[in-house]
Amino acid sequence: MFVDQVKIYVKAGNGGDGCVSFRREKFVSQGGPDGGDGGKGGDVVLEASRQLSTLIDLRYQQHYKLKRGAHGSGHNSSGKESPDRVIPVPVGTVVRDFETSELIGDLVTSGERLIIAKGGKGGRGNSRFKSATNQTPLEAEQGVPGEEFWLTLELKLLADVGLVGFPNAGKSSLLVAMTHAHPKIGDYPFTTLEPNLGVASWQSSKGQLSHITIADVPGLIEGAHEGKGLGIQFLKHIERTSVLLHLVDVSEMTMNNPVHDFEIIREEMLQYHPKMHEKPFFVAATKMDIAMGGEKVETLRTYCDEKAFPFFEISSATGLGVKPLIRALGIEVEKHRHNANQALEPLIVQ
Ligand SMILES: Nc1nc2c(ncn2[C@@H]2O[C@H](COP(=O)(O)OP(=O)(O)OP(=O)(O)O)[C@@H](O)[C@H]2O)c(=O)[nH]1
Ligand SMILES: [Mg+2]
Repeated sequence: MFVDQVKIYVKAGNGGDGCVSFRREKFVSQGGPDGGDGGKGGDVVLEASRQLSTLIDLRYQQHYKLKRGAHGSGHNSSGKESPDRVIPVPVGTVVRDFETSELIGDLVTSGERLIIAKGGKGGRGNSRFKSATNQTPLEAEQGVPGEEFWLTLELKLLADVGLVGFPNAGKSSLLVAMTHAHPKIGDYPFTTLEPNLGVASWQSSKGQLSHITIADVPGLIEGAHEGKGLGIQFLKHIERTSVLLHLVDVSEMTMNNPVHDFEIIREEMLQYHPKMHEKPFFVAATKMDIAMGGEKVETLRTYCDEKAFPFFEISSATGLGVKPLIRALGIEVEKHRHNANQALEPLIVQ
């Protein structure tokens, strides 16, 4: 199961208490103070891992409460620190405070770590309080409590290109034609229920092989922002992309108006987040092998030409136009990569 949002409770370890103790030796009646410090409490740490693609493990384990550091003891013995707890999460996990929604961190590279709750310091033992005027201190500190929070973890996949369009537009088929991914393909709407990622390669003009990551997401329909179809929440998985690719079915198998289809998808993107309209995008007419007379493709091409939208004609079935499209996407991605990866600030719903 693909899980892209979870709420977890974390409590770092408390610090151990400092100790009050005095040295006792055979011929020394009044030994000095020798109470040791308490040990530090463990931190709760998130670590981004490429091995994970969902937050499902955290749905099964929601609470992470760490042990306190050991208390200090006599003979100036410090208490042992309690171990940190490292929780692996998928790359692309965004962490927010559950109560305030404040951004705490965003794990975008494999191996990156984020301390989300700091363990408390151990308290000082009484030997630390000895002074010229106080040779027998009776005080020691208590350990500091570890931090505790309720957090929201949200996975927002990282990809260069996002495929968008109506159900059945041919998004997953194009992902297969461009990459080695194996998404489910079907001649019924909403075949794709979870995002799929694939990597496409292209040769730059200097002969170098470059790669772009492509995300295929479920189809959108009119009113998706009001919850129709599968809704628009999965668009979070393409909000960090640098370029969008709109797929529009121009085959003669359906009665759709391609321009109308395209405009509906644009509107749904706007409803998801206005910043989605700031992303560069291409339009691709799909299923050209069964576009017959080409009336629909003609309508779409004329519209895109008028608006100066970059326009492509492709067939995932025959491979027509796929390679030039990858290349054009690759060049566009390279131009815009610098502003990718950013997760969008959530919109405040009035
Ligand atoms: N002839 C032809 N059929 C295609 C082409 N691309 C996709 N199809 C067919 O169109 C149907 C839908 O394709 P998908 O790739 O599953 O479409 P999708 O956009 O991923 O659909 P959802 O996951 O439901 O949103 C399938 O029956 C595909 O075989 C194409 O280039 N030519
Ligand atoms: Mg699909």
